[in-house]
Amino acid sequence: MKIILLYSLTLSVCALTTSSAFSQTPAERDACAALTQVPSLTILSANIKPAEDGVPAYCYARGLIPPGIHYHVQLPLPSNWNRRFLQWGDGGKDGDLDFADHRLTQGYAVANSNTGHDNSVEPGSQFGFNNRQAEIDFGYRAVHTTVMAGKALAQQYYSAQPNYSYFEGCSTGGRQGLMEAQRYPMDFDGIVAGAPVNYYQAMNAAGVWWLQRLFKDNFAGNLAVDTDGDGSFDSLRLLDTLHERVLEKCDAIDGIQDGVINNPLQCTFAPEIELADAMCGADGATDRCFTNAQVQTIKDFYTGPSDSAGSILYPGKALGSELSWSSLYIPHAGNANGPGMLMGPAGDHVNYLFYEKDPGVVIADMTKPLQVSGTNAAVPEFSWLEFDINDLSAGKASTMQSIMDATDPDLSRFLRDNDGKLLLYHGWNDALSSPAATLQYFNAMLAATFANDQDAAMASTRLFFAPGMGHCSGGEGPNAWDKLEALVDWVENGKAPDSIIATHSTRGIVDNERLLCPHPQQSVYIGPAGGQNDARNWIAENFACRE
Ligand SMILES: [Ca+2]
Ligand SMILES: [Ca+2]
Ligand SMILES: [Ca+2]
Repeated sequence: MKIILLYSLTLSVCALTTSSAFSQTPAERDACAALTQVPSLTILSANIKPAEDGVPAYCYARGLIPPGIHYHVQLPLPSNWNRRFLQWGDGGKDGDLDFADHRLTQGYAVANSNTGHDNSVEPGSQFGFNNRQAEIDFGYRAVHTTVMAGKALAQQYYSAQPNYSYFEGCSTGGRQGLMEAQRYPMDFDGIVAGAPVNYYQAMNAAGVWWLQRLFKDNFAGNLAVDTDGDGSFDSLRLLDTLHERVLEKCDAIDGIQDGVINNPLQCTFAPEIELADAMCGADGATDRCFTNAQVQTIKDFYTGPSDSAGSILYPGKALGSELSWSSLYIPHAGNANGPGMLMGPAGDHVNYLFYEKDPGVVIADMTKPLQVSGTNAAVPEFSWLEFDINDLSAGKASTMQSIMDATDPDLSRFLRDNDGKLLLYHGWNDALSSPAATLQYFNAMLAATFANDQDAAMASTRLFFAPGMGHCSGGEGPNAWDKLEALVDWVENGKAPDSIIATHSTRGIVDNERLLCPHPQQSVYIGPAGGQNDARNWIAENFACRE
């Protein structure tokens, strides 16, 4: 591992010293500025950005696609271009221009947009309030038109087409990658889509449903505890206890006790049984025991939301993901669900992006569960607490699903007709976007696109689960690797990724390294006999992918 690190360091030093950071000629400046004259595009600015902080000088252009899609391209100087185009994916509700300096430095011509709205003016989901065009742009139009514009600018600047075009993104970016594969199969040669939020409406509806579980009955089932009765939920000890119990039950099933559950689907954990010895007695609730309401909340998290007919509408949380729940859902002192900051990912979604006709603006303080929405106000209000998950199964989100969901399982045009490559990855500890939902999509796609021919599918698409990895990054399991590298090798050299080396670091030191394997393979220990629980053996060469 160390050798590889040194090697790549040497490479980047070489790249810097040979770059033309200080040698922009007037011709180079003119070539960049000339992009403002490209026919049929509205280019707002184009100029050379000087080298800075290890990023070489490059041509930077910004453009507008009406009505509200602002985009930019980062174009390496011609001598630095690797002849590749990269669309850089977005996150959350986006609304700004994202830079990919590291890819630019590697030579990629990179494009990104604000997906059609400005989050400094319309934060969260507000851009969707009575604005179908903004929703369509966020749903799929912004990425595709930005790709078209970005490629046209690259063509103009280099007088050459890119040899290869890629998409790289996670979360919303993962959804965008799948959306492109489904709607615009000719845009890319390869797409890497991480933790896709492609069941977008179901996922957000589920998020609200979970929040409703936590807030109902005046927080009776909240998993954070107010230990001193001052009205602030200060202790998350119950969550730690739950996580410990889950690990006790599930960690070693994969043969290694490392705090990481290789495949949560192989473990069974019934909260009412596993926590039976930790239930609160007559002394009342503390942060050392569970109440019946809390156990019910835990079951609801693992099971997922159901409608009144009993259908599960989105998969529940994976075993092992418990520690990720606190930052996303569980109201407690110090998290993003504190007063005024409620539920960034989901809280206002049902106001603006769920129904064909928006029911109303958010209530004044979304953290006040008993507050009644003001239907008499000049602009109607709608509280997330009023949201009824049955509206999802009743089809009330169908218009917005048709705009924002990327769930069409037929990728024939991209994977077969265009010979595209799709690399999916998802962390098992992701508590925002469900890894089980990605598995569900993957299986549906194999059926619709390859008639379940596993070998044919593996030639063009692979799904890698990352045990213990959080939403796009972080978590207790190995969670860091170059997301694009394996895809490029696959597209350009025909070398399909049979495994990916991922690392986990603590304070910058790698302390767990593992092979990620293409589903349905699992990473199996093949190192020194009996040494599987010794952290010194947690290095890639001690593992193999096996079915
Ligand atoms: Ca963006
Ligand atoms: Ca709307
Ligand atoms: Ca384990």
